[in-house]
This record gives sequence, C-alpha cells and structure tokens, in this order.
Amino acid sequence: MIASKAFGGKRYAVLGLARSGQSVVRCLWRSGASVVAWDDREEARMAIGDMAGLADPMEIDLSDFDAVVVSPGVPLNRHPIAGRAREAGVPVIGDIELFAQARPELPPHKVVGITGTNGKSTTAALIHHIIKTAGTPALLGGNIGVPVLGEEPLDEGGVYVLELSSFQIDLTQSLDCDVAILLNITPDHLDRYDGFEEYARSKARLFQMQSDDRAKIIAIDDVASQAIAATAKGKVIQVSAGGCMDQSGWPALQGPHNAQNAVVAMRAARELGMSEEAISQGLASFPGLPHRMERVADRNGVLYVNDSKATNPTSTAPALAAFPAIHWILGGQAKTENLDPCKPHYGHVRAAYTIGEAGEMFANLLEPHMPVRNCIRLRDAVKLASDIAIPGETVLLSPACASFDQYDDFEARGDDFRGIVGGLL
Ligand code: UMA
Ligand code: ADP
Repeated sequence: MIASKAFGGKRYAVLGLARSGQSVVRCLWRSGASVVAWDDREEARMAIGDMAGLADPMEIDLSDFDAVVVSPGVPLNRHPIAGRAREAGVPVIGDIELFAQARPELPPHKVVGITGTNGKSTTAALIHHIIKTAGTPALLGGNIGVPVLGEEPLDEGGVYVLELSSFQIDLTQSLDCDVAILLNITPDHLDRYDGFEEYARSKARLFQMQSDDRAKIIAIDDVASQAIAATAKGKVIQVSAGGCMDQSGWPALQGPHNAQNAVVAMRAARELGMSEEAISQGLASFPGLPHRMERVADRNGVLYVNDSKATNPTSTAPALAAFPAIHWILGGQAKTENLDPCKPHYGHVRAAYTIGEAGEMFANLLEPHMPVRNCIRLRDAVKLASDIAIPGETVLLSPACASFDQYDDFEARGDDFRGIVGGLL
C-alpha cells in the first residue's frame, strides 16, 4: 500500500467507501492522518472497521479539515458536498490527488496518465504490457478498477500506468504526468457535465497539470481532441490512427480503433525509453482485455463475441465494423438517444436484438434498417440470436449502453453473456 508522511497529523473527511474510498481510508490511516468517513450504504460503512470515525460530511463542520476526499462515482455536479466544502474553504480531492501528493516520497519513478472517452483501458494495459516486456517494473491502476493507493510502491525506475476518467481528473489538482495521453473525446457522461464542452475541458486539465517539458500525446482523430492539441503548451506530440502501420501481427489489436490505441501506446513507450524490440514484441504478445471484443466461443461455426465494455454508440461502432455478418445484441441504460456512430456499419448487421431500458427506443430507431426483436432480457436475446445465426456469422453483445438498469456493472453483464453462451446446447 502507498502511504506518505505528508498526510500525517492532518484531518480528512472521506465521502464514498467503495473500492477507491476504502483504499483512501487505509492509506490515510496508515499515514497517521485523522479520518472521518461516510457512505450512504451501511455495508460500505461497516467495512472500514476502526480505521476512521463515521460521520456524514454533509452534517459536520468541515472548516477544520485539510481536505474532503470524494470518490469518482459521487456526482459532484449534483451532490451538495462541493458547495459545502467551498463554503468551508476546504479543497475537494480524490485518490489520484493523494497519490500525486505522495509521489515525492516514492522511489524515483515515472507516471503515465491515459484519458479519453474510449480505449483508455486497452491502451493503459498495452503500455503496461510493453513496459513489462522490456523488463521494467510497472503497475497498472486507476479507472481500470485498481485503486493506485492500494498497491505496493514500485522499486526505483518503475512506471505507474494510470487510466484516468474525467471524474478522477476533476478531483485531481497536482498530477504532473511524465507522459499524458488523450485518445479521443466523443459525447459520454453528459449527466455529470454541463454539456459536451465542459466534459472536454475536464479531459484537457490532464495536460494543464503537467510541466511544459513533459510529453503530451494527443490523438487528433476528432475535433475536440484537435482543439486541445492546438492550445496545449510545451511538448505536444500529435498522433493519428492513420499513422498506424500494418496491424496483422497483433492479434488482440484488430480494427481501426485499435490502430489508434496502438499508435498512441508505441509513442508513449518510446517517450519512456523502451526499446523498439520490446515495443514490437509487446504489441505482438498483448493478450487483450476481457469484455472488449472478447471471443468467448465458436459453436457450430457461429462466433460469440463479448463487447460488454462498449457502453456508448461510439465504442460499439468499431465492433460492428470488425465482423461481416452480425446478430447484434444491444441496449441497457442509454447514454444517447441516437445510434449515429453505428449507422455506417448497419450493412454488417443481419438482425438486432434489443434489451433493457433502451430496448424499445433502439428497436424503433433500427426497424427501418434491419429486422429487430425487442427481447428485453439478455438470456432471451442470446437464445433467439443463436437459433437464427448460421455458420460464418457472429453473435455480438455490444450494447452501446451502460449496464446499470439490469446489472451491477459491465463486467457482470459480460460474465452473464459468457455464462449464457456456455450453457447453449
Ligand atoms: N455514494 C454515497 N453518496 C452519494 C453517492 C455515492 O455515499 O451521494 C457512495 C456509493 O454508495 C459508493 C461510493 O460513494 O459506495 C462511490 O463509489 P464509486 O462509484 O466511485 O466506486 P469505486 O468502486 O470507488 O470505483 C471508482 C470508479 N467508479 C466510477 O468512476 C463510477 C471506478 O471506475 C474505478 O475503477 C475505481 O474507482 C478505481 O479507481 C468504474 C467506472 O465506471 C469502472 N468508471 C467510469 C467509466 O469507465 O466510464 C468513469
Ligand atoms: P475505456 O476504458 O475508455 O472505456 P476500453 O479500452 O475498455 O475503453 O474499450 C471499450 C470499448 O471501446 C471497446 O469495447 C471497443 O469497442 C471500443 N474502443 C476501444 N478503443 C477505442 C478507440 N480508440 N476509439 C473508439 N472506440 C474504442
């Protein structure tokens, strides 16, 4: 676990006690800080034992605290904690900011921060894999599901590879990444921001926290990222998916979206001083990540692909582009009221099977273009698709939606898909 003398003797109020909040409480407690913590869920409050006192930061005087540490899942735009902390003159920070403040006491190291709407996890895991392939100590953490404060510090020369969501960046003020990366920006999480421009500004802050001489790698394949590249200061490195060479030797990095991820990862690895040999070996041996165009089975000549992580139409589009004859399962909790980014690939879809809250809306949108059945539940969708699909075709779960209407998260949805496919006769 990461701890720091910098936190010793200080007072913190922690709001949110799921994965990241638990790691924050443990780190602060171990560092000798005085902590009060809260979560609206009793079960989460119970899990912190005697590492912190329990108090709802909405009900106590905050003026004596050094900071309020908030989890990324707490919607700062709607939750009154932001206003209360401001009135008390106390900064609102997150676990990544605590990591940034702990850095001076860590053995000499580098930090790579990766943000963007889509491709963050793949690119972060790929960079981590290349660094490990080169024999350099590395740790993969952040939004990928591994709170960085809960990890053991790396030995001298190690590289912390951090996947950073805009929610995490909003709670971070002093992370000076050695290499910062922006992959792309398309509409997402608009319930958390006052419009697309504010969401884009949140991503741009990753570069504003950096020193001028540190690498700012920006993929300029969309207009919002181009605008950020044009105004970023210092060492700006512009890359594009079009600059990617032949992908045929990289089995887990197929499709145009992975061209962007690969080109960015190669550039980052070079900035970190990795050898060309380690880079090409790493690209070839990257195993890919579960729930991202994951081939789960080939049954009677029909391929089943789990792309549960595609939670918005932009991230579903590459999956539709990648297979020629698709039985497409989509739906869940919609993030947009259109499927426009998917439209250019409708020709690849033999039939659509909609599920979840968005099922009816998507069925109405797709009916003019293809056969559609609103199946409501994933199990019924998979069964129907598997009855209809013929050898050479693909049954694809690429929902273009969040999962929260029917599942705890996208992993639970993908695991359910895998289980249902495994049970098919
Ligand atoms: N809570 C309250 N009161 C409120 C609101 C929330 O008490 O008014 C509590 C909730 O009960 C919950 C906690 O606050 O216990 C919020 O936890 P969380 O949702 O932040 O969950 P963590 O397990 O800490 O996960 C977070 C990230 N979650 C989100 O950004 C929503 C995880 O990203 C991340 O992997 C983890 O930290 C480790 O860094 C997940 C995610 O969905 C995967 N990210 C989004 C995405 O990828 O699109 C941004
Ligand atoms: P994130 O962590 O940003 O959500 P992932 O790497 O987990 O991204 O990929 C999520 C989904 O987004 C994948 O299933 C894939 O279909 C799509 N995707 C991956 N990389 C990109 C990219 N560079 N551009 C657009 N879509 C992408």
